[in-house]
Amino acid sequence: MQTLNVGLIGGGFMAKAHSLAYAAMPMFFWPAPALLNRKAIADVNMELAREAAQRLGYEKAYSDWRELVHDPDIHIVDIVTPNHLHAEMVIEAAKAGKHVICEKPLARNAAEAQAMLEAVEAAGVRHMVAFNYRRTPAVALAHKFIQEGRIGNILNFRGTYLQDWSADPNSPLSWRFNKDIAGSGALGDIAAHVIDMARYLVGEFDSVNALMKTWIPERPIQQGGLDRLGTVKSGGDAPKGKVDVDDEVMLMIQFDNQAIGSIESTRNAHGRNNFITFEIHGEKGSIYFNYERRDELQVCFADDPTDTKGFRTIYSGPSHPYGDGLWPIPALGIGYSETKIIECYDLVKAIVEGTDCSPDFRDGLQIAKICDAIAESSEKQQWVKMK
Ligand code: NAI
Ligand code: SOE
Repeated sequence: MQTLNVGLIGGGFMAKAHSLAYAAMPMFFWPAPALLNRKAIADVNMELAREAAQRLGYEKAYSDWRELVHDPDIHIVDIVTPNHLHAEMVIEAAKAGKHVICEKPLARNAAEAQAMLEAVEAAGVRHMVAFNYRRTPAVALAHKFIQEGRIGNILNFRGTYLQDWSADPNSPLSWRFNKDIAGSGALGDIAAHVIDMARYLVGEFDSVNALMKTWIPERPIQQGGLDRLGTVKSGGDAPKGKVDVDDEVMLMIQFDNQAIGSIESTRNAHGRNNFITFEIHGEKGSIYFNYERRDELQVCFADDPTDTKGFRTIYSGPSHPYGDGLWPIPALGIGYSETKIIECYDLVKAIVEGTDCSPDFRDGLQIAKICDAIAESSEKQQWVKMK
């Protein structure tokens, strides 16, 4: 069995999630498409890089990500840094001939994403953008039902991504609130995940009409580069800095296939944590999913007998997508880690088999174009058609 060496850039939240997936993937999916060796990790903070190498199981630690990218031992470069660094890292990795997985949003805007796509295509390497929620088995099951025509032509997609970690004005000004670094706020950070699922489940966007709001215009400046996601609050007297991204986005969609839809996303919804939901109405049935109950897919089929018709719950398990590799009894519990393990499996399979990844940078670019159109629509207060 082949072994591929991974070089991971960034030592924060996603470093932990991706490293766990590299270690665990063959434990779930066996025979694995290839074994993975956690070869090197880079973080601009050398102390953090060394600590992360030890904790997450990497052989080498670098403070300069370029050294990692040009390390001849590395086959796959995994980019889990703040968004403004994705483009230059991807382009350099592609030029060095490495396969690339990059966290979402692929880029801060479509122009950057376009340059990234051109670089990986010119280099002929595999490329994946890490929209992992579509890999939740219940979401993949929804996709299967839709492909099989079980709910007929789709009429409506109603999605949400609601969180509350930044609802408190004392949640510090991390990189996620800085446009130069993040590109946008709730839009690129969380709405993008639902846009990915809407494209995956329903199809391409024709046009958008959006409203974006910034509820908390300044926040206490955070010490240190890691985003603590509101878990460490600043005192009320800490110096403040300006927020120049959206806290909330509300969006109407017209799809190419005539379906309509909406997405609402905010990081200021007290009581909501990782509230990713979608309800899809088709001519022959409906599907509902809530990530906070991610083992479950609710379905209602129009031809169910009228006296028992209504939403019923299917627990994802061995007879569903990815079921061979996951737990042997439905409802034993799918977690966030499993979505990353499945993502890793699909990435490695594509590399070994020489097939396209999904979602890849073409998808990342399309989502970046949609995000740009959403921002334009909010600014102009009008519908914007996708070009
Ligand atoms: P984080 O703030 O926890 O960690 C970022 C790390 O990057 C820090 O350790 C920082 O020191 C390091 N870094 C900064 N500049 C660097 C440089 N020049 N060279 C090397 N390392 C550098 O950030 P987090 O939450 O891990 O986010 C990283 C990316 O992952 C973002 O693009 C974010 O949108 C995405 N993300 C995706 C999630 C998902 O569910 N798919 C969940 C969380 C984040
Ligand atoms: C913060 O909103 C965050 O970490 C996002 O960056 C991720 O993409 C999301 O999945 C979890 O929340």
